[in-house]
Amino acid sequence: MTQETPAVFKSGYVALIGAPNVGKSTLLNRFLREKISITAPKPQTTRNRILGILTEPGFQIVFMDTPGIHRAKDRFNRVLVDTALATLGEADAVCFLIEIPEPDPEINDYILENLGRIDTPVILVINKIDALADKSRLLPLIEKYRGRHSFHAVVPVSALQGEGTDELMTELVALLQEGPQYYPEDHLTDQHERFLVAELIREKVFRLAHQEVPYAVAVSVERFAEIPEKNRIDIEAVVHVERESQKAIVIGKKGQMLKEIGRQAREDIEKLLGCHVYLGIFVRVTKNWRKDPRTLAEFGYHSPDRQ
Ligand SMILES: Nc1nc2c(ncn2[C@@H]2O[C@H](COP(=O)(O)OP(=O)(O)OP(=O)(O)O)[C@@H](O)[C@H]2O)c(=O)[nH]1
Ligand SMILES: [Mg+2]
Repeated sequence: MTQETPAVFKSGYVALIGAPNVGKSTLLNRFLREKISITAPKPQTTRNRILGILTEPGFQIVFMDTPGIHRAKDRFNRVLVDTALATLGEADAVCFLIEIPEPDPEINDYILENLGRIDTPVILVINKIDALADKSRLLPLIEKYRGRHSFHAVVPVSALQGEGTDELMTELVALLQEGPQYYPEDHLTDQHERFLVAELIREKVFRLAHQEVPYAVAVSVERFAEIPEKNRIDIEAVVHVERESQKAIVIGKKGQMLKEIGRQAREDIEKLLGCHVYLGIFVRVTKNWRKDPRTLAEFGYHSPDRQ
């Protein structure tokens, strides 16, 4: 009689690293088939390390979505970049995302420098190929990058439309080692519902407000009350801005902007929570919150070594 050897369970942490706006969060959401991480056509949308947990028969991948790496000019932006770079030390594999044309090649040089300091396998992911009319531009770019780092694989994808993402998943699974199931199989993220709700509101501000306003905004959830008999959750949130002028923009003429932020956020929050939601949003001026270490920490932005 032959005895079946029990199949080994594989797992690993995978960091999604790249310049701002390259599509890291869009890729995470595609892999998880859920909106775990907010996205917007503006740089520095993601501000925290966001875990996305994918559990399949035989393996678990814990993705770490990260803030885009950029030239940090102040304390707040340094926290974002530190948060992203710190994930390199925790990862079993790294997806380094780039796009064509490269908006800022020097940033990618800087990321390559950092990748050179670790032994972790790195997959070069060339994203947004759906938007690339001239596919002959791929090869020279791949050659250039292959000359700079010994990549485990190079995979062109469209995170938005799904092209190439199965191939990328196959490469990632091949890199997994025997390991524990870190999270229960029904967990998609380690973040609490309150955080996800605050992020969905921030996403709408990011998408609807312009210029400096999205960067001056933080969102806190002040009340989150389940009303089971009405199958409803009552949420009150505060959109913090730094100046009165920004408050006026977020509220908009006759409150139109805030109303639209609330309408779109509520739709997404109801999808996330699977019930009716009452959403009240207030706008408050919290002067210089990005400069003050206390308010930064209060809103959840702290360097990994200070956590
Ligand atoms: N055409 C195209 N657009 C994409 C693709 N992937 C992402 N995008 C768009 O690029 C923009 C940025 O996407 P995000 O996923 O927020 O990018 P990110 O790298 O997480 O950005 P930060 O969090 O700011 O660092 C959004 O408007 C996305 O819809 C893609 O494959 N093709
Ligand atoms: Mg992002």
